Amino acid sequence: MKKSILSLVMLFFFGTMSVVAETKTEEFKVYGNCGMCKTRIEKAAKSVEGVTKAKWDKVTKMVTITYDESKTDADKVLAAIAKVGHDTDTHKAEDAVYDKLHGCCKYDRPKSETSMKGEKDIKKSCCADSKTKSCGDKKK
Ligand SMILES: [Cu+2]
Repeated sequence: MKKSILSLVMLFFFGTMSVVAETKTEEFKVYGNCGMCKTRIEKAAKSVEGVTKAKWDKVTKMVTITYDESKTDADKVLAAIAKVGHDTDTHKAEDAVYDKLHGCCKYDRPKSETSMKGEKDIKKSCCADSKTKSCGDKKK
């Protein structure tokens, strides 16, 4: 008798947990510059199974992701973002991937000083005040 009550309680407990834990929305810092970065970051985040929403803010450099906790976690999403060239506070993009980014997407990296020479000027000329005008088109 005691056992069945216990299992009922357990069932209720886990049942409630799975409903609460279904989706989660979190915010993370993701380094980037312009509209092209936004597209790239959001696309990478959404490519992770379980992610339903991803929105990156160019001004605050924050990405807001909504995902199914039973399918994925923030770590995987940030890893996917880093994979396409954007540093986060927990995952760093590979230098080789970063180097291939469009000139105006070469954000100031938090640490690495390598591969920064000469890139700042390009970035300033196309990204500083023109919003997404020149940065947003998908030239390759
Ligand atoms: Cu960009």
